[in-house]
Amino acid sequence: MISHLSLTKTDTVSPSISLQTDSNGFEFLIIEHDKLSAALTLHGGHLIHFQKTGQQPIIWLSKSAIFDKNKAIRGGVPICWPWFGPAGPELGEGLPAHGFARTSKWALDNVQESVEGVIIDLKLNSNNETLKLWPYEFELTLQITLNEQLKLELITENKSDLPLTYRSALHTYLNISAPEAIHLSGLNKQFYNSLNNKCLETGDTTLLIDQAIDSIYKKANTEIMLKDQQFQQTLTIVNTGNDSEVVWSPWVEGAAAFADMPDNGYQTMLCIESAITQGDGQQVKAGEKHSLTTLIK
Ligand code: TA6
Repeated sequence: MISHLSLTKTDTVSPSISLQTDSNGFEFLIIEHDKLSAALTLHGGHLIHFQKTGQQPIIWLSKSAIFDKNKAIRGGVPICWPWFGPAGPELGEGLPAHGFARTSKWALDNVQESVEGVIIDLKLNSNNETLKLWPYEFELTLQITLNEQLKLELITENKSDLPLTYRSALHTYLNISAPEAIHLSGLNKQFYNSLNNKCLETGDTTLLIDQAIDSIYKKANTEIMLKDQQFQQTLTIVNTGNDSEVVWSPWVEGAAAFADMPDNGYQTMLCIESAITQGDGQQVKAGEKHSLTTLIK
């Protein structure tokens, strides 16, 4: 399923889901269903593969991804939470980029299977380690729905006595045939250009990818469409609970600088992220929940 991984089955979770490990004991949930194949890791609550039977993979995983309990995985859908990018100065120095959810160990909470596909619930709860990094009690639920569509729902429940604010991204790495074959439409016209001091710029609602891009678009007013001429497919992306969509390609120099991405890796991926990045972030009152989703169909 993932050519560069050599896994051994250690347990059966349900008819189409098994627990498997690599030679270092790194745990994977492998889904082999008539309608689709998929894989995720409990480390990071990280979907690393999704492919409908007979079709191209929708999710991209770096061929040189590193599976290490202290690192984030390159590719898949990293869960950036409870901050996006560097931590705010109010939280202190030396905190990990994009938060700690993507490097935390999640627990498998529930699985449901049907002829259409599977739904997997993962949980991450605050603990002594997370409280050192971020002073709130929380329960985070990631519901991954894999069927004709791919849906990720990240539910943040505030279990502390005070309101919290969080920022986040479902940092989806999409598999593409080649940059010149794709056409992205439906984006907002206004975006903060991270490659130009986060200046607010105005562009077209359609985009061709022919250079590095790292832009935080204000939330789209319509569905986002990623047309891939070579794959002869169009993905439609619908996000909720977000205030922005991040579009990222590291291009030649960016890929070359990553130890966990082949030099040509940028040619087969594009990140389109359902994100909370604006202002102080999303507030969640004590005892309440907020849900961030992305749906790819
Ligand atoms: O979402 C875009 C971004 O924030 C970029 O600025 C880029 O560096 C990328 O994420 C990857 O971050 P990472 O920490 O996973 O290397």
